[in-house]
Amino acid sequence: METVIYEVTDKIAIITLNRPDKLNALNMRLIWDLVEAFNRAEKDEVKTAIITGKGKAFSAGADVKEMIEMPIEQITREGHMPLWERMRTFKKPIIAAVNGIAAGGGFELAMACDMIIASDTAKFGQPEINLGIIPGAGGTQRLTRTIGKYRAMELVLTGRLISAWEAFKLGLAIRVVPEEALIDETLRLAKEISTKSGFAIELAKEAVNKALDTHLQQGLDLERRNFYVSVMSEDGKEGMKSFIEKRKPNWKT
Ligand code: CO8
Repeated sequence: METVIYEVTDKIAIITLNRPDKLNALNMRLIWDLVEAFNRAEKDEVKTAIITGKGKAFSAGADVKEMIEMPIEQITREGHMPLWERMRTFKKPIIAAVNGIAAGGGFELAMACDMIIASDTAKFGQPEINLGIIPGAGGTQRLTRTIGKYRAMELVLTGRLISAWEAFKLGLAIRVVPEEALIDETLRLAKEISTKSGFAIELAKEAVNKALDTHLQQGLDLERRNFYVSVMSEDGKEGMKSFIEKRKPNWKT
């Protein structure tokens, strides 16, 4: 992988976008390297994955220089879909550790994750409108569902960048931490999650994500189904038994 650094520690994959000179702009090489990194993380049976950016940016979005050269047929046929599909089907939680600007496709990449932790130097926005184009990977959909129509409309129509603290107040970032503490804080959260049953993590992630994806009754149905599965699973039985026996659980997954 030329443009991604992939590391595993304590069952946590750390995936670092590595085009710092180009502010980690998402070219096709980087898209495919990210797909490969998630494939490896799945094979390595990690319990959590973290995405962050090398250098001063998380990602400044799609590589405009590459995109302008690509015929529309190639964009629509190859495009960035493999990455969004790969992330969608990745069963374990993904945490975005946003270390600097997350703009356009970079913001969409962070929003495709399950949680965002921002450094106090982070900035978020959908500046596509300034290029005469519009967001193409969730910037009108995930953003609107998270912060509401009127606020999303303003950001998408003006391209205004918001600070880490504004992102926190809007419910996009779950925490804002000093830049130098970003990776440690994110690892702390990832490690806490990784102490839980891997199978229960998967069932819970699927159920929470379903809430944004469906009508309430269908979401409740899926939640109930996953709850029954968790109760019947080996880890579910072990977790409840260990509570009764006043000891630490010994997870199988
Ligand atoms: N594409 C290509 N190169 C970029 C990009 C980009 N998006 N952003 C920065 N770079 C390059 C610059 O060209 C420059 O390279 P070079 O040194 O060779 O000239 C280098 O990175 C450093 O950039 P700057 O000198 O501009 O750095 P500044 O700190 O002065 O400015 C900014 C930082 C404000 C972030 C500025 O770089 C900027 O405005 N970048 C463009 C941001 C943008 O408009 N992003 C949206 C792109 S469109 C998009 O994302 C559509 C998404 C569609 C879905 C699919 C996603 C994968």
